[in-house]
Amino acid sequence: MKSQINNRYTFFRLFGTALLLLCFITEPLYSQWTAARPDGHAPIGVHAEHTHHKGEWMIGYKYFMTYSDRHLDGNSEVPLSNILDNYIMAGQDMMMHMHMFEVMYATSDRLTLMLMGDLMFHNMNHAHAPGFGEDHSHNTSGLGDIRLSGLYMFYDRNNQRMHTELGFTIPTGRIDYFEGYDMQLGSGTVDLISGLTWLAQRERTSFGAQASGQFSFYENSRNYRRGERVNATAWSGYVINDWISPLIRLSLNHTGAISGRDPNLDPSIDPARNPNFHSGQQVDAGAGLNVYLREGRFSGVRLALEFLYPIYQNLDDPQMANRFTGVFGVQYAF
Ligand SMILES: [Cu+2]
Repeated sequence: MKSQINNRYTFFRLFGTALLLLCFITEPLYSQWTAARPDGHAPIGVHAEHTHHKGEWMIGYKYFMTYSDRHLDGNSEVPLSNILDNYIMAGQDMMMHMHMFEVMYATSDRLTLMLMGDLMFHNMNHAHAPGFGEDHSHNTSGLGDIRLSGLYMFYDRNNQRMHTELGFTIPTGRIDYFEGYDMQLGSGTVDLISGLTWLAQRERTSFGAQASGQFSFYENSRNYRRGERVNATAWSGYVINDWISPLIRLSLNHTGAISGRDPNLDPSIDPARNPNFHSGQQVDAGAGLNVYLREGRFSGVRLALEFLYPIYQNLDDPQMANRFTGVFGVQYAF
């Protein structure tokens, strides 16, 4: 008798869970995916992840801050003193500030055009091997490469959307600094950029995933070609109310090897000037906050923050490794 009750209880519990799951899965089928909620945009560190309605414009500003303060050989840290046994100098820490400006315009509900440009400020503190001069810092700053692309939305049903991105970069960033490859401001080549994004919404939660890449196909004026940069990322947001959403994200990054080399950069004096030490893989975990102002004077303005922390790094050695990336952004659609 007792086991019968237990069985019945288990049955109802399973049945109830299944019913809840079914509600959860089928509930959103009644409405369409919409950008008009705080998690209608991805975490701010993701680019080209949404499209617009016909005739709509968007202007945006994103600030990225990336800090590096150690070298990795694969995934293990290499003390600076070990590097300075083999090189004259090496980076002690590096701060990269990127101010990115974006303009989006939708020529139709399906096609959104996008233009992105950035101003970069890189600061590198160099440590020198004993007997090879004083420690000092270097800066490189200016315009980076401009990105032009088209986002084509090909699926908009069942509370989901999908779009592709196809575009190219214009090599406006300087690459002739007498500095390591990561201190240059561009790739020096017209690169292909492409991506595929999937978005889904439920009543209070949302999901997204994106695969994207940037590819150089020929050598730049400094006799080298940047390796491919491929990213796969997935995120989820939760709608607390009409205007605020916390979001979490995972981001997998792959950077391919540089081929060729800049004849001005002697790879034996600083590992950052060795073209072989710029490839690797990194996984970042991110936490962000999206705020969407819906009323008043600033209606239509979005403010967002994201913090990314590397949880896995496997870098071709020895290479300076990120400690964290912080992102802040403002966007306005009209
Ligand atoms: Cu936009």
